[in-house]
Amino acid sequence: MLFGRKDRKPIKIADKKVVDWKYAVCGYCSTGCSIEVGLSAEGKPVTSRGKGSAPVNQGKLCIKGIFEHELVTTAGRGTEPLMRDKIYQPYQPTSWDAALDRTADEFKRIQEKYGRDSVAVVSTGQLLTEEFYTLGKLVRGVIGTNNYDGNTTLCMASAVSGYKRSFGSDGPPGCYEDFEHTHCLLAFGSNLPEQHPIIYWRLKEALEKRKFPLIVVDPRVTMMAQFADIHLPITPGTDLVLLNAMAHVIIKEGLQKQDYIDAHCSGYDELAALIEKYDPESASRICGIDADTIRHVARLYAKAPSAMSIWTMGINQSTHGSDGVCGINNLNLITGNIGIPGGTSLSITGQCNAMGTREWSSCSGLPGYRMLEKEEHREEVGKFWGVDPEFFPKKRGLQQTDIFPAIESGEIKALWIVATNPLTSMPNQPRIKKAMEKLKFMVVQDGYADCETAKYAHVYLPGAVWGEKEGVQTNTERRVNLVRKFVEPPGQAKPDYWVFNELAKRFEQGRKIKFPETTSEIFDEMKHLSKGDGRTLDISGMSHDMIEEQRGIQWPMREGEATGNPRLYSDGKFQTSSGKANLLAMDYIENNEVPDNQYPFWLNSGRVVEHFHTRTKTGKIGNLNKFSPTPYMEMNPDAARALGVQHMSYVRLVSRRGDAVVMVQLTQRVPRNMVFIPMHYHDCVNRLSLGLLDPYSRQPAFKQCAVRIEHVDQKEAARLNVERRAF
Ligand SMILES: Nc1nc2c(c(=O)[nH]1)N[C@H]1C(S)=C(S)[C@@H](COP(=O)(O)OP(=O)(O)OC[C@H]3O[C@@H](n4cnc5c(=O)[nH]c(N)nc54)[C@H](O)[C@@H]3O)O[C@H]1N2
Ligand SMILES: Nc1nc2c(c(=O)[nH]1)N[C@H]1C(S)=C(S)[C@@H](COP(=O)(O)OP(=O)(O)OC[C@H]3O[C@@H](n4cnc5c(=O)[nH]c(N)nc54)[C@H](O)[C@@H]3O)O[C@H]1N2
Ligand code: SF4
Ligand SMILES: [Mo]
Repeated sequence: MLFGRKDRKPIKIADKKVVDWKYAVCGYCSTGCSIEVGLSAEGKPVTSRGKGSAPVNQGKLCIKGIFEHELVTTAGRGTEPLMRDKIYQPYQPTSWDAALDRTADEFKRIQEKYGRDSVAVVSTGQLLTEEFYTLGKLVRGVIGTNNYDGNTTLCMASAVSGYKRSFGSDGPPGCYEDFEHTHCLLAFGSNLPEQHPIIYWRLKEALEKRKFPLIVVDPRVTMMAQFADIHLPITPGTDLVLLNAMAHVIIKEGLQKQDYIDAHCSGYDELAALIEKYDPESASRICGIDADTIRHVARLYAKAPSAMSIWTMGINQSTHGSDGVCGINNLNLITGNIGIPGGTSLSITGQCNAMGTREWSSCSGLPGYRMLEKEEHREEVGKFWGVDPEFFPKKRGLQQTDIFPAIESGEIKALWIVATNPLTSMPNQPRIKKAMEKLKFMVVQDGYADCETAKYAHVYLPGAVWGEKEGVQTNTERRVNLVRKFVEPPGQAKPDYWVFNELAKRFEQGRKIKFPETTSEIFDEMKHLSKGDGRTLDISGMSHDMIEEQRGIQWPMREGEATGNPRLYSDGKFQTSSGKANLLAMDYIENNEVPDNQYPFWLNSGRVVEHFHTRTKTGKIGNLNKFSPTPYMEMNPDAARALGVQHMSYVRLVSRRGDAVVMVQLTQRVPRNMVFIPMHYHDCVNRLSLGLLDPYSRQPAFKQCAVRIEHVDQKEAARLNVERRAF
């Protein structure tokens, strides 16, 4: 039987007259979907489609990937270098030579006067890996400041730190294929359907083939939680308590894999002693999950033939971020769930190339997961680059979240920002703005001239973005994949690696070191540095062409191997000096800002599917921005009724740092004592956030602080909102 109109017309897909398809990997999230961009006869990108044979996405794309080709015509791109003497003066267009000369001269002048570390560099997770490697070479080998970091400190630092503490090295040990094998999946603070839609599709497909329990730990009823079998609405910031309590149940009931622990782990006795006091009843009073549910979930996990955990920002962005990650690793180690199909501890990464920066940018050390603290690593890299190893610092310098306080205290005088927008994305925005105003010199290198941070720079350098340059990115499951260049950058915008190479030439030491001109030559250098006995991060068997042929290859892929390897640590050997994994005994310490009488609501923050971060890109694509053009917050209807707050009205949120006006969306997604704001808007959530730091990773607890709600004049708020809508 036919429903609807009798003369229903078949759906027609407009013929975009594509004459050529170019291969790329998506430039938004770390899922790493393979895309083909369709070019018209004039060479214009006119459409995108998922690559059918790609192992990650098998032809699928999410809403951001589908419209990604539209980025090439978005407003606000930088088309020429800009300069000015003082901030708040109008920028003047200038030549690349003048802008780069000034940048190099200022860095040299400031370093001579105040020391090498008085210039800081903050980069990103969104350049090509070859660009990260080149920036690292420039900063570590030429400019020589130790205050060099990336926005990954806001994002993946806790995962990195936790992997290093547990396994002796960074590197997610599992892969998406593990969904096909697992018998139980535990997801912490990770909303896959919105933030990693194609990883979610992989999970859903696996679940449709073979049912296994999906357990979601998140204080919000996210889309992921709605699809779960069991939802644990945890008290914010207390995941470590839940994890210790699960370990308690497993060990008390003898469900641990003692053979695996004895052969491959150290620290078991200390862990067993610590978790004594984390009985489910005591834990329940802190983490808010009832004792029976803790027992049930612990038993399900431990008894499953294989079980896996995934997590994202709900764990990493916490004052216990690094401990939370180690707690997840503990759980997987004591149940023997590392390096086996379906048994893993898989951090879901954030940005498209957050992995690439971890591997190759030298932010936290030297390229290829090498460490500044190890003499043999300094020697090896120094020799390869032609730099005196004594030039390298012997330990890591400040991270992004410590760089801004060091500007306040006058230790840092100049800042170079590459492809990140900290004025919008850092916690406690009023404090960040003040720090920026204090700088003697700031350079912003961004694809978009209208990013908020550029308002505080002396020099703006226009970077080429996705599709305007060629090179690799690494995704969540360690898959190295390729973006081909399919369009020229606008105006005089240049690929970031070009900028790094040109800047290097302006330093005496930079003229002595070789900086290759093409990304495939840079890739060859990385391959060379990745070779070595027992190295996990080995890409020596790969080439750009081979990567495209296989639609991405997972490291390690050693020279002579036909393809990559899906899992790490399958042999039970870890990257620690003993070769054993560390079980860590970690006590929970209550140290968050929590709601009280004055500020009675938890402020939680995160993302929505249609936007990416500070919206420099998605805010300008109509089919994305139309879904949420306005700063808003999720609020529980019962709480709203008690305060007399209406759906779709404006309110003012106030914290101890500042205030922000947002529109109210009433929803049962959040509990009565919590509001949730997407992080995508400037002058919004990060005017309120506190961002206490994790002691190991220095990552801010973006997702936990306290606010109160006040009424505002609706007309005034609406006017403000229209003015504020930047795009
Ligand atoms: N559409 C879209 N996708 C993206 C991005 C984007 O901007 N837009 N950004 C990418 C990047 S860089 C990242 S890092 C990822 C982030 O991906 P996710 O981490 O999945 O996204 P978020 O919304 O930041 O946070 C996830 C959840 O953490 C929960 N949470 C808050 N506090 C706690 C807690 O104490 N414990 C637990 N267990 N959970 C808690 C929040 O309620 C929220 O639902 O997304 C990537 N993908
Ligand atoms: N309250 C709150 N705040 C948060 C979070 C949260 O959950 N809550 N999440 C945090 C997390 S996980 C992250 S990752 C950060 C993200 O924070 P940011 O890194 O500040 O966000 P983006 O908007 O991605 O900024 C990237 C910038 O790089 C530019 N760009 C993109 N590609 C290129 C390129 O190839 N070359 C150059 N030169 N420029 C390029 C873009 O135009 C953009 O301005 O935000 C953090 N802030
Ligand atoms: S899931 Fe992530 S990588 Fe895939 S298309 Fe969407 S934004 Fe791009
Ligand atoms: Mo992130």
